Amino acid sequence: MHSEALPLTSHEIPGSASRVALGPRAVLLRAFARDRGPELVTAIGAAAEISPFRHMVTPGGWRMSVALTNCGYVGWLTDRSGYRYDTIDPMTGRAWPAIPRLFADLAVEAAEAAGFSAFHPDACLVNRYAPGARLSLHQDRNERDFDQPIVSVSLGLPAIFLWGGMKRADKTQRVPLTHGDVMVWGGPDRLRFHGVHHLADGKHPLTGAYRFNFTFRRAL
Ligand code: MD6
Ligand code: FE
Repeated sequence: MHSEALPLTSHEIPGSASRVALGPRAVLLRAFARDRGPELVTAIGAAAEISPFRHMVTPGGWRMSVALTNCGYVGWLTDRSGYRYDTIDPMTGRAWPAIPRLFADLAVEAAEAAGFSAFHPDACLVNRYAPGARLSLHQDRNERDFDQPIVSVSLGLPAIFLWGGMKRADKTQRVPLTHGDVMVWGGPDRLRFHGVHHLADGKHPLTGAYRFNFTFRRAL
């Protein structure tokens, strides 16, 4: 099957990957990144040597159960003064590590496969979930240009993604995300509420007792 609006790529030859529409401009590309899993996990480890994973505090004073780090020109932060992007990692006092070429290629290819051409991410937020970690319902709205999509890659242990509507109280759909799945969303879906259910116990051959999620954004 071929369509003008959503061109297929070599990663979507029938049988190797499938796409699930989650909204008018939101798509789950199942297993899109699976073949690159080992290199992606290695690259996360290298970035974490420069800017380690840490548990940040929300503006309301809660310690996040998810540990995070960033790569890119800017990184996403939260502390008592709010959410924001900054070029400096507050833990090291230095720039965040650069987005590895492998990451950037994946982000651009996935965005293109989802119908978003010319995606130029300047930020990559890397989340690490241990069993029990969760992410409460939120919108991603600290970026300047909501016309740019978000590309989100899941590695390691599976999770239940909570996919809501435009209002916090809207009903949420439970979307299982497994190793190598990539979600892309933008346009009218860009500000939908979403979160991640408590991670279940498990052991993954590549990541052990963790799930990693990295999201590419155009922040500035
Ligand atoms: C996660 N992801 O999957 C959390 N936000 O671990 C997000 O919060 C997220 O996956 C915006 C776009 C894609 C995402
Ligand atoms: Fe988010």
